[in-house]
Amino acid sequence: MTVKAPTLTGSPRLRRTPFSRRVEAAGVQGYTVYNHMLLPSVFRSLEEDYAHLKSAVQVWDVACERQVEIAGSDARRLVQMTTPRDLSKMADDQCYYIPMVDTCGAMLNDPVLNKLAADRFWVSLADGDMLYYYMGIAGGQGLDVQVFEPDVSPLAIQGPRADELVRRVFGQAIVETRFFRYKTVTFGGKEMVIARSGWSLQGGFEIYVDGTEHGEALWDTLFEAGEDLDVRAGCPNAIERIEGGLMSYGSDVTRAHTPFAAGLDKYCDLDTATECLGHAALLGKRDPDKRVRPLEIEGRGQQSVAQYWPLASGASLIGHVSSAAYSPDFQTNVAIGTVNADHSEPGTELQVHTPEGVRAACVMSEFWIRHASRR
Ligand code: THG
Repeated sequence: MTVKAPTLTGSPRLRRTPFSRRVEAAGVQGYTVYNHMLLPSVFRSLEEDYAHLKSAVQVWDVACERQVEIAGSDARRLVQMTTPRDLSKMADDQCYYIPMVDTCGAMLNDPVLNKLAADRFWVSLADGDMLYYYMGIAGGQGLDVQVFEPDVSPLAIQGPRADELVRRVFGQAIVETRFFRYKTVTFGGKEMVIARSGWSLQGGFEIYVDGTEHGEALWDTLFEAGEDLDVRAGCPNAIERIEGGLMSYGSDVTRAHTPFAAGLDKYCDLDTATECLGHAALLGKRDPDKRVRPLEIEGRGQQSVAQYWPLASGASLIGHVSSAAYSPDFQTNVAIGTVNADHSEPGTELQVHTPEGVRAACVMSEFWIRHASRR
């Protein structure tokens, strides 16, 4: 018996993006849901998308990276209340990767923060309804801020040829943008933020497309300019992002993690970021009882992790695998998991219970690729 794959039923509640029609025309084969919005997950195949991302250039509809805009005289203070990363030295053209925590120091999200002005920020969210969290704090504390979701949709340009494509469309000055800094470009008469950032290790840019009406024109401009570069529609690639150790909030990191358990120690400035509401709690949690680690899994797996795969050491359950994929380049299964601290040393041998059976797993010392072409 052949079973037809289930489809995702559309509704206004499951939001489309300014680029959805182009994504469909490009032959999207799979979606996931992220911030109540469609996020493509595969075009040709995971492996083909992966090889192309690492060798050419792709345009990604990541409109689901929704922005929360926080503007007003207390804007910086409100953002600082939610993160242990010290924002006081952030430059006006800078982007920060920030752990977001609650009053217990538990991870709520791991967004990219864009500073638009001293009193105006965009929080570019991972999956989770942080708009309401900011509104709640702002209202409860009587802060002088406006908190809302602007009509802004990120479009990522990723891959080794991203610089060439951006040079052709926006010019050399934009290509000179440093990593996690932004400039502005004008498209369709609108000023748009363009940052050197993105959820891959291959380098590239993210354009924060202002409004819906210019989305398709911008998409078409990029594809016309990049035809001989073999530009294709793409999306965050599960294999590549596991190789690079880019964690996915809701899967690899949840409220069960502190930033320290998530390995985000370098974004925790506990000496200075005392306004963070989780500050006191985090002071006592610097030595976590579990850790997110890269793992290698034996054999040749095919499935993605739809539910956590239990990790065992003999008879003891000591953690779980949250993401896994077969890496053609490293010829092994690359994975991300959470393990108890006493099983987190590199070289620790474990057993993982996958839907296809028990496999040997090993804690690695580092992820497979780091900052390949970032600057
Ligand atoms: N770009 C934008 N918004 C986003 C993402 C993005 N929102 C959702 C999600 N991705 C948030 N999560 C991450 C996770 C990792 C990174 C960015 C966003 C990232 N990390 C760098 C790394 O680990 O190499 C480090 C960055 C730094 O050192 O400052 O890029 O991708 N707009």
